[in-house]
Amino acid sequence: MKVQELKHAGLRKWVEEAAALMSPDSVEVCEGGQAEYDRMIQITLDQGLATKLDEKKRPGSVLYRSDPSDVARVENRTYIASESESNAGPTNNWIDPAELKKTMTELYRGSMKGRVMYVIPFSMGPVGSDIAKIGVEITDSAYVVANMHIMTRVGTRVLDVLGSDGFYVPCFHSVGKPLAAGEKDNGKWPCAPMEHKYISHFPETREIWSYGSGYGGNALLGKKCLALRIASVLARDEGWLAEHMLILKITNPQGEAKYITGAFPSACGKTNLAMLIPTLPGWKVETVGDDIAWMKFGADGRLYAINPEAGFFGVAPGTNDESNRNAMVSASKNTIFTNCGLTEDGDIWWEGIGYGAPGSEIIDWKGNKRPSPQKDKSPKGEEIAHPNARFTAPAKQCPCIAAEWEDPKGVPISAFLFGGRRPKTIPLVNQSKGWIHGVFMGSIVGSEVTAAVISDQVGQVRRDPFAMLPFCGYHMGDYFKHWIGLGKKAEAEGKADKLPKIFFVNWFRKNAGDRFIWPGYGENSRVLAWIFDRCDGRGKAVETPIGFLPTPDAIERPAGVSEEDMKEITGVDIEGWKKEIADVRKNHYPKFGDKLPKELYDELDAIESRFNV
Ligand code: OXD
Ligand code: MN
Repeated sequence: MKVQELKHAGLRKWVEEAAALMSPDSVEVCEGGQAEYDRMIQITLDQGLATKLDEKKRPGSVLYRSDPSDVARVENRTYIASESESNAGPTNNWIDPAELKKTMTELYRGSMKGRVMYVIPFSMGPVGSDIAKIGVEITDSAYVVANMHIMTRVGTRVLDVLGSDGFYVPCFHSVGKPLAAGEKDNGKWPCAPMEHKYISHFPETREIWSYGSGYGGNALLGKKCLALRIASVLARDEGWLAEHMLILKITNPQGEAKYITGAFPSACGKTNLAMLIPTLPGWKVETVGDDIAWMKFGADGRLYAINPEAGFFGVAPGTNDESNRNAMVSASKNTIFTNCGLTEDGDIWWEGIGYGAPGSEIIDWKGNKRPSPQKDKSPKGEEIAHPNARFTAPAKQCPCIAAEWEDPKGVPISAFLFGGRRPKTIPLVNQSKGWIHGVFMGSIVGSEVTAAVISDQVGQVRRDPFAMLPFCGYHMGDYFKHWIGLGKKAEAEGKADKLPKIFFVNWFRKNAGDRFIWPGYGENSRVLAWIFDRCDGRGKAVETPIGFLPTPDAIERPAGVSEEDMKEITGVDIEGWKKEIADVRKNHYPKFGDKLPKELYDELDAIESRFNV
């Protein structure tokens, strides 16, 4: 479709101005549909950027290798350019928006020379849902267009909903590698050097400007940039929640269903939990979403959630038939793989896939030939697949996708889970005493740093409130206030009992021998079953200074977990909690200055005083 055919005058003008600035060879408005997707893949095949996988082993699937400098979200090049620095808060990088726009305008000038400018109208959420939002991404990457086709709803049906004057979030993206006359990518992943990469958000004007990276959340702007950073600001202003949460449906043996959302920092097994295969007989788990939840209050006072995405952008290494069979099936066809190994028989391979690589040689994510690993492990730093290698798979291919996953009104949420990788102190599961205590729990989420981001802190624990640390588009202290405010409003309206119950879970407790105590994966269904029952006022629990913990016999023990183990992971580690509280008081909460809501300090005081009596 041509730019002139766009009915929305504001959108047309914005695209024309972008084209004048970025000087692409041509401009194309994406219409959506399989033929367009296939054409984008073909373009990247012709550019030498993609490898078609064996049609029998991975039908309709391709593999890309990115530049080694462009393999993950770049948090230190990600900016919240709010008008005032204090509105970005201490957890975000800030640059004055006028200054940043000036710098980036110069980078964008001529940045698409030799390339096509694609205009992607996309909907986050089912097209036309009251909870959905529309974005339009301008990009010079056919790889991005193809990924956006899977991850969002793209095309003319979105323009139809947008009409001639609807609201959309404008998103600029350029890989920052113009081509000289006659120059071609020739198999070299286009991107700009690190110091020229910018992933910028302008919260007041609801704009996203991304430059220099072609990878994942830096480039697929519907995901982290729109659905979390900008949407969190919209949600604050409009009274709803945009959260880094999975959404799952759980059904008990009696056939009763509930919906639960869960916030976990990156690479803590969110996708695995969302697609869990219960080991508990008679229970069923289905997926609504694996990464992001948008939630609005219904007239009945309940919170209704939609998954704004249409696909999974999952971490490949560690995914196997045991850890996540449903993800493996989701990615068995029509999938885009990035930075995985390529086997001799034209299939993908990664560390933790569950089997050694076939044949004698394999091509690693950097494009080098290597001997095929016999086991599914490689020494650190010598991986065949990059630790943040990804699969982009359509959600509808997931065998356990819930029938209502695209219901425009969303699904009513009964419980929120918070969790992270915490080898010590934090119990297996802990129910909050009330809403504000639950907000306190969310505010102190922490996890070990993993490979999902480029950081020099890998292995250390970092606090990641609500798993939103890299994704909150405004001051985190105000974000806590927003959460507290929603609880107070529900209370004032007499609807507090309609709010989801809040739980803190931890699958990652280790014993003195550094061994995980809880087996995790499908066995987490035992914990979900307890949570399900607690939502109905059942499930055996004891009230403790930190919340309601299951009695050691409330959750049936899985194989390999002794009675002692169970006591340990459902008990209160008093010394550990004293340290936790001291750390929150000394190192965590002061970061937010006077924006840290008093209610959270009160909660901290209350827990501490319960330990001191
Ligand atoms: C993701 C992340 O890619 O959270 O989902 O890093
Ligand atoms: Mn995520």
